[in-house]
Amino acid sequence: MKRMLSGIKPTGRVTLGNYIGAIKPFVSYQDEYEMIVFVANLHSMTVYQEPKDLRKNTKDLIALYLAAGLDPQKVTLFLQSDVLEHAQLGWYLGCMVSMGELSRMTQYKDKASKIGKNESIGAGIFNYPSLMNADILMYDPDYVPVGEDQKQHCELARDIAERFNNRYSETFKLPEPIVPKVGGRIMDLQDPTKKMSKSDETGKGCIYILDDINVSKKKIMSAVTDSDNKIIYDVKNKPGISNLLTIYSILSEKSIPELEKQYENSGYGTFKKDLAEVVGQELQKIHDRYQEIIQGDYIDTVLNEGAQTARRIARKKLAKVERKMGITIKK
Ligand code: ATP
Ligand code: LTN
Repeated sequence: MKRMLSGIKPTGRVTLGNYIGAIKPFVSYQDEYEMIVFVANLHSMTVYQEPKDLRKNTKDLIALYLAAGLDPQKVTLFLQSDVLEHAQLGWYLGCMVSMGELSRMTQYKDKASKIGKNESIGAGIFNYPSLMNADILMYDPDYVPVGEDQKQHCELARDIAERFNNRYSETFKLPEPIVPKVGGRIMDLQDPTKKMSKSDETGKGCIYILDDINVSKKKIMSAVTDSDNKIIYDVKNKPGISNLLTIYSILSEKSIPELEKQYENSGYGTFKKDLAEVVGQELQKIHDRYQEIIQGDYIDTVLNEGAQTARRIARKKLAKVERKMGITIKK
């Protein structure tokens, strides 16, 4: 079985973008691949997190992974901070990457460009990709399923793996990012030119998976579209309706041309009403399972078992890396 690995940061309430771009694809891969999935809580620290919110968001994210259908019998599910080797490998790999490479990462550039005149930007955001390289390379995955925005980080991981292998001999597998063909970038419902993001300040254009279902339905009904009332997929000229078509297509498993045909004689009102129902049904299924999972010790058990499995792999890999680099002096 080929191996896949991915993680999500507990930086806020999980959005429909995270669900469509990451969680749902993870679930679909679990029978075909050996999956390793974690909560990237170390990465979340690059931006201040209120401790009580971080705790809740972390627990909710694990519960959502499970409620969406990840099966801990098939998937190794863990908390990044439970496997100390990530930070250590992150340091070594951080010593192999240049400032130029890190400053070319769009996630960093975006954050840096939004910073006000008298604000400063944390070094964690700049160094972020080195820890992510460690998360990935530690486990020798064949594939890393991510949304569009993370592709560049995965490509950097490949470059660093190659650099390490050339310098010290073959150690890391070169991973390949996998971005869903449809749904790799779900847009904000109020501003369809920007990505739906869980750390968005207003949250008006974001559907939060655990929100009240009626609130989410209302957000679909009031999503920004255009004035021509035709349900056609055209990202450039009709970004709003194209985004809604993408969401509809993924949740209903109907193709976009099929939906265009189905709604060729309808207006936006009917289309949005139907989509709101589809979204509502998907969310209801998740809410029901979430309520069962969040109670009791189930999450702790899953995380303990996941961390044990992950640690076994990570310790072996780190020992190998340290031997090759000359850090270890014991024979
Ligand atoms: P933040 O706002 O804190 O940056 P985020 O909502 O962008 O958070 P991440 O934790 O960075 O979420 O991403 C988790 C996963 O979800 C990644 O694989 C990412 O590519 C994917 N993802 C995030 N937002 C979207 C989106 N709008 N559409 C599709 N995939 C997304
Ligand atoms: N950077 C990613 C989260 C993340 C990740 C990873 C994804 C941290 N480590 C390793 C894939 C593989 C993000 O911002 N979504």
